[in-house]
Amino acid sequence: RAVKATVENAAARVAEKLAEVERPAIPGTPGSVTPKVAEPTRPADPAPPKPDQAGPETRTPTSVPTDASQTDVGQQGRFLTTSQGARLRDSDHSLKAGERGPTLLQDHHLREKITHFDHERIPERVVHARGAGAHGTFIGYGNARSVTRAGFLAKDAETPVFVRFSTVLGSRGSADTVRDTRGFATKFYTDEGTFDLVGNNIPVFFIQDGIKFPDVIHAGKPHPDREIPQAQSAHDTFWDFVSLHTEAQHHTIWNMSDRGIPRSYRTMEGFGVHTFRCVNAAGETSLVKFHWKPVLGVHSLTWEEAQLLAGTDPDFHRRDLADAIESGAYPQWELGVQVFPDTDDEMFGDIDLLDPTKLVPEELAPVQPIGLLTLTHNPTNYFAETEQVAFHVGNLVPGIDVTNDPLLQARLFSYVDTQLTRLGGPNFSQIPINRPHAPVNDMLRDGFHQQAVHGGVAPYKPNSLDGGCPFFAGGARAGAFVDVPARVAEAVKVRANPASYDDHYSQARQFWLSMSPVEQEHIVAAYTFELAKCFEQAVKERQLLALANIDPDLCAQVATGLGLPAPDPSEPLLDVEPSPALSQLGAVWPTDGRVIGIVVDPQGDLGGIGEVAAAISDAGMVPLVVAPHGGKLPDGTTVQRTFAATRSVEFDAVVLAGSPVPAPDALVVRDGKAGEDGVAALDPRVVLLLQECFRHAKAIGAWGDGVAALELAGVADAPGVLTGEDPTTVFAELHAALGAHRVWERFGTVLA
Ligand code: HDE
Repeated sequence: RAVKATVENAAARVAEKLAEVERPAIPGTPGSVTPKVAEPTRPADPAPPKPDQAGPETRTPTSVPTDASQTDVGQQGRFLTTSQGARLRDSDHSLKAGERGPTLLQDHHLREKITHFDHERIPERVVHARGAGAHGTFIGYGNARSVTRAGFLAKDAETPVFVRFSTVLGSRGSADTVRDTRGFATKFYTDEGTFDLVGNNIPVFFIQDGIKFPDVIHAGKPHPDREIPQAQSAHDTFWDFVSLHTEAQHHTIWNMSDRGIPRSYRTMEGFGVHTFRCVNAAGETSLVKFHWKPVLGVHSLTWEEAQLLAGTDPDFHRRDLADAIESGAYPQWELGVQVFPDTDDEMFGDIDLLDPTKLVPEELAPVQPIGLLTLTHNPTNYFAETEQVAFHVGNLVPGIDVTNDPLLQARLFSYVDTQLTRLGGPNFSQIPINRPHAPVNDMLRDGFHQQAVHGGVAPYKPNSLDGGCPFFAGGARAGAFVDVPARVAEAVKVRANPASYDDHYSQARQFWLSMSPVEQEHIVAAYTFELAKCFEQAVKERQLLALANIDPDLCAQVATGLGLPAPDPSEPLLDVEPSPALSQLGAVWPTDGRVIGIVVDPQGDLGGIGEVAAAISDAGMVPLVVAPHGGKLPDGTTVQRTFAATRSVEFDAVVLAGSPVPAPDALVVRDGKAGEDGVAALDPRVVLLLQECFRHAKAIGAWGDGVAALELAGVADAPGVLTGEDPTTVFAELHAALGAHRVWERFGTVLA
């Protein structure tokens, strides 16, 4: 009874309190107010197109050049229609029994519209879900003919291509700049059939046998209970896996290096990873590794830039690729090959060419350029092209064949299998982006989404009823793909690796020893960050042991960061030669497509802005004028970024035009003099921008009074801070500094 009384008292108190609260009346009940203006139910007429807006295409062919029949066309005619082509006069009102009545089941247009929408999404790729694609052309140099008879590598042969870049771990909507491996998949639409080179930006892989692929991916993907973290390797299960499967240590050190956070897809190398077997017209075979070398050089973000970008512009790489292509700064890569004799043991010295955790240093086998890839067109429609493109390592052309690399062998099975689900049936090669440009005459029939109307009655071979058609190409001379009759060793069935696969550390050590001090610092910082995010002590300790086996100094530095003792190596340290080609530093590259921020004070001296902006554009780069507010500057220049809507990470370099930029209403400095109360200050957003650019070792230029702003921000008088009276000279120096990508010497003085 006492409990009941307490509850009743409490209920009474709550009722009293509620009665005091004012609540709006429910519409339609006494006390409610009818709005004077009714909600509009009729859509407004469309605004007339602006002069610079092209009207919609009345006929939109796919952007893949094919012999487009009418069925290739996505949009035809001027009128909105149903999917059956019936013209519509209304698409905003469902068919109802009276204005206030229920919707009628017979409204086919409503049901078609909603049903189609309900099924708009398809399963995302189980790996490499986040990506960006582009069309382009590949031109062969002709020098690979001694190695392969592949027609697309003939001199001056031009082949259309579609390339898709991707991250591996994240979902479709994840950020571009996370620390991860990047996919680099190329579809060559050759005359002899489609060749897919499905590679990564890292030349080795985590595992030696494809049977472990589900394991490594399960470990890298978000934890199954809370589904976090997204697109990250900085968590327990990833480090648990790679410290238990130490063959992953080589790939992992690449991920922890600057290669894991590329500046742009345009500045990544690509690698076929596996060794392929090529055959020339005379039937001679060689073992070959494929490489893509970016004409712009290999460049990366700093870790802080990558983190900031994941928030400020999660689409950074996607945007960068599309913008570069749209502005005519076409990204280019040379395709190169390392060629090895096709020996019985498939070894090159002591490097096992079938072990995908090993590379062959370029100093031992130079990469020979055999063709040039240029990306020239953005997709017209992301879903139709970039999402639906389906690559397969088994899509080969005569002259290129596979080897027994156990990772490659598993991939040969996986890609079609996953695409059957992802693309909803077996006919995905008929989707425009996947259609070969060579004539297709297969005997595959029917299935979901069949597009072809096959003729004949005898889809089998041999047949007499269709006149024996289609015919076999009578061998290599007639262009047939002939499997290379590679020797298969007489052997017993085993689940085992060759002894050479036991070496898990020598090349991870070689990578570490080949890095410059700045790159080594970044690697230490990356391991420390990632392992600090792990919860399990045992995982951290086991990974530290793996680091000790790579290099005790690396291990000691990471252990210090984690506050743990550095273990002794458990394996003898191997004596390896560094490979200078692995370092990203030390050369000068073209600067096409780089973005330069021009920070201005609209009330200050605007002299020089126009000429510097023109010089930036003339150099194939992108000038962006940054000012406190949008609109136009007094001299008519358009402001492209405001202080509130930009961050340093958008720019590869910045220049400060004319005068320092004052904070609104307060401590301002003009002409280099202090403000009213004697304390000079800049807008804090400009201070942040300059300090971040400085910290990220970006070139900074200033002329005239702009020099005073650098002093106020505390970034004057350092390498790569370029000042002077003449804007053109300052820009010329800045341009030269950009060739090295960053002012590397500055990293010694600040934390990157
Ligand atoms: Fe993949 N991989 N992979 N992979 N891979 C896929 O295929 C797989 C591997 C790579 O932009 C999937 O259509 C297995 C190495 C790229 O569409 C799937 C194994 C390399 C892309 C698949 C590997 C790659 C994929 C997911 C180990 C570099 C994206 C969706 C045996 C040489 C292609 C799909 C694109 C995509 C399986 C290992 C590169 C599940 C089983 C090594 C660039 O089939």
